Amino acid sequence: MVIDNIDFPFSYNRPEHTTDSLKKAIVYKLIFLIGRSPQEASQRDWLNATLYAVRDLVTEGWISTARQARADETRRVYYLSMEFLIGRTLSNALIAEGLYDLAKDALSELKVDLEEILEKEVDPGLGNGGLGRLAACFMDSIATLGIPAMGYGIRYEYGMFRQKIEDGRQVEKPDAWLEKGAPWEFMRPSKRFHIRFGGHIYFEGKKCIWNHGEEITALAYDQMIPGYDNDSAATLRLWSAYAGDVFNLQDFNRGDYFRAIENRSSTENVSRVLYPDDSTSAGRELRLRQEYFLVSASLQDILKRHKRTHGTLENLADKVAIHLNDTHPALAIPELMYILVDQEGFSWQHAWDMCRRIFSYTCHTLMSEALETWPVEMMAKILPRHLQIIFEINDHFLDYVRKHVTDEHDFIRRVSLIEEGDYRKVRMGWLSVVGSHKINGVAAIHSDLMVTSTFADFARIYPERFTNVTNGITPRRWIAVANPDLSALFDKYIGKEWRRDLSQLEQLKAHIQKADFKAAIPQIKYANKVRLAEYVKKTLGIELDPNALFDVQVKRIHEYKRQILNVLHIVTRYNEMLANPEKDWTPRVFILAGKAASAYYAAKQTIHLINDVANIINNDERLKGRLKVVFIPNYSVSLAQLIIPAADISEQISLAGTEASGTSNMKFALNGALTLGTLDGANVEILENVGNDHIFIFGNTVEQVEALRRQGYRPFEIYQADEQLRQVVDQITSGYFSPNDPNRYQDLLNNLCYHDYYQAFADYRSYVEAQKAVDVKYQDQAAWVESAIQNIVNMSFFSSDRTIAEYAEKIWKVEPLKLGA
Ligand code: 26Q
Repeated sequence: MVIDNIDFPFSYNRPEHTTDSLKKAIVYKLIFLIGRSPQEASQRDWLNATLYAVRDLVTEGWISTARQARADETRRVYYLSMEFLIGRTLSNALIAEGLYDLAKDALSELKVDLEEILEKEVDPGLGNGGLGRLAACFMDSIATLGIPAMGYGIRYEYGMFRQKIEDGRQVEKPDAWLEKGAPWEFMRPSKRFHIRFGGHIYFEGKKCIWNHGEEITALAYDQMIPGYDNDSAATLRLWSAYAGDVFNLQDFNRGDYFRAIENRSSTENVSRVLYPDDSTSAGRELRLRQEYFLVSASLQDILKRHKRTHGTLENLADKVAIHLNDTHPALAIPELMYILVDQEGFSWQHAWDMCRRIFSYTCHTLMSEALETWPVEMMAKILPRHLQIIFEINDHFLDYVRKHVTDEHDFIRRVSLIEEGDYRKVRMGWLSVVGSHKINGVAAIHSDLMVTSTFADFARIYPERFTNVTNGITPRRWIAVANPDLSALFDKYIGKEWRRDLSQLEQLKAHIQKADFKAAIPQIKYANKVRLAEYVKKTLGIELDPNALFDVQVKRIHEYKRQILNVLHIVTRYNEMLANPEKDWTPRVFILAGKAASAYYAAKQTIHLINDVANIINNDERLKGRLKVVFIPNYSVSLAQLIIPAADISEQISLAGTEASGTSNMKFALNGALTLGTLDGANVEILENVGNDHIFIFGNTVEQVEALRRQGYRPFEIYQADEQLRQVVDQITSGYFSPNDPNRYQDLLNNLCYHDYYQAFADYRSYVEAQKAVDVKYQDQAAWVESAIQNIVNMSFFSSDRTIAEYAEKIWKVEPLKLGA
């Protein structure tokens, strides 16, 4: 083996492990890296030893992938994201390396149970939800397809909080995930960059000088993302803030050594904690610093690498594509201008042309209130030069619009990068559009709505920039890791290739009418339900019947996702069951999970209500266990892997026009759950793929929602006209589920009755009827199984490999590396 011209005297090649050699490798790591003997080792020690042993195997392919990209001087993609929710790594890596069974055997000879230690691995919560998990699925596909791309993010010391439920209420606990060690990361002491903030700017002639006030250091930590069975791995580089040897310059210059040391910890705050996705964190100064921290460190790193390879920045736009995962890293646009113009001496026009060729941007929302803005004053304080650059970009842009589109005053006001008013704000969404050559939505309906609503004005200016790339999910984690029995069934009929090419599911269609295939599907589902029921019994003490229909809604708690509509139906069903106790009710288990941003009152009330309702229903003897409600605390990637494969019904019930895509909807369907959903986000494309007979669609369409809004939505009238709804609402408001605090839900229900932007009552009747159709179908098990199968075999479109291939071709213009060449 030769690496970097060094010929290794020993075999550097990846060993072809046998049970025995893997066992030795694990014990070696245990003793020499962890410092424990097998006799004393804890479960965690064994976990870490195994992680290190497997990491070694991934490392070689990782190094050679990086070498190859360098040698080919290939065009590269950099995916900038404030969030990467990668989940646990070991089981995924074992599957990628084809070592799962071998590791199981090796450990069992050491009297260690692989599944038990897998459960001990921390699940880093470096993301809020969909957007962060999408970035992780993308890294997995990038690694598997061998796309020359790298991810950049922040190594938050505290990820998403741990959620506890106390007396039915959400309580947040810090998630100090690093405390248990992070054996999967490589610290890169030499990869460090200075990040500057504050100070002031002045001009020397035409040249702008930024005299910064503070400086901190960004330190790189690399994670390998193994590709599936391709001896290759991608890099996710996460930045950590470090006060370094330069700290607050003012203190230091004054010779105030102790003050300077004292301030170190506040400097290091930059990478301390992940911000929650809620309106209260909008406009927080530390968040702005975090965004710049990510952007500045990543761009310095990217440009340094480019210069090392190419010796010039002239060809930057030919060789580099930078993707913005939402507007959070949008400061990359003025940052690149700053570097090219102020530091590298490019002309404004030349630099701007390069910028626009380099950047592309994905929008993950529709609600214009959710688009990021920053107060001009704050930006002036933290990033004075960048603000100035944004003003200049705006001047050029508005000139262009006046000249080539319209000089209509209101149009100019609407598209300006600066929102005028008492508090002027920088519009990051607009900045991202103006600075990118492609802007994409994340599902067909979302991309359509983007150009008719959120970005309508920009679609008029730059129609060719807008496009769609429907989201996807990685079949490695969401089938191979999460549903081993279903994986084994696929393997039996179509071999193993589906893991890297999900379109192979098509071939399953030749087998789905076979009796043994048909019999296996409900057996697998049942086993997954037993597994989940055991977890619920162990952690919550609640008994679930695996023969019941498992009806699941797991996602962040948000008004637009309408968990409350789910609750209204649960109570309706409860009332109906009590009114007709002898009827042949299909037993149901309602499972909900999800975190509420800590300052989001309505979301927290919703969690409390779910738990109050669960408490009354689960203890009502008259139901004879035929109805259960569970709220599973601390939803996370690892819980998703347990819960999703056990679902019969996937609740995707957002108000039409609010959920950009959704990605759990895809995971559920691929695992054989039937969607009960509105015509929103990717549900629409799931419907197209599985067909009308295998999905339950209900509720108003986007057009109906808008019409209702225009004509004046009056929920109270719906309440008055619908007897069942009235009963449910009256029960909740009168304290039936909260007898010790009868007024607890008055605010929540008042909103539903009188204002409700998300029109829950408008879809209530249609939802309840759809739920009845679910019961009817479940009674006919053969029909149900047929539908479950149709869902599974028609999901190949939703592989993130397809998504990434589309990005690579349409947006990034990169080709896969020729691995092993
Ligand atoms: C912004 C400013 C300050 C603090 C936090 C934030 C912030 C953080 C996270 C804003 C938004 C997010 C996350 C958004 C998100 O997860 N969006 C989801 O993205 C998925 C992937 O495309 C879609 O499937 C979902 O529909 C969309 O809601």
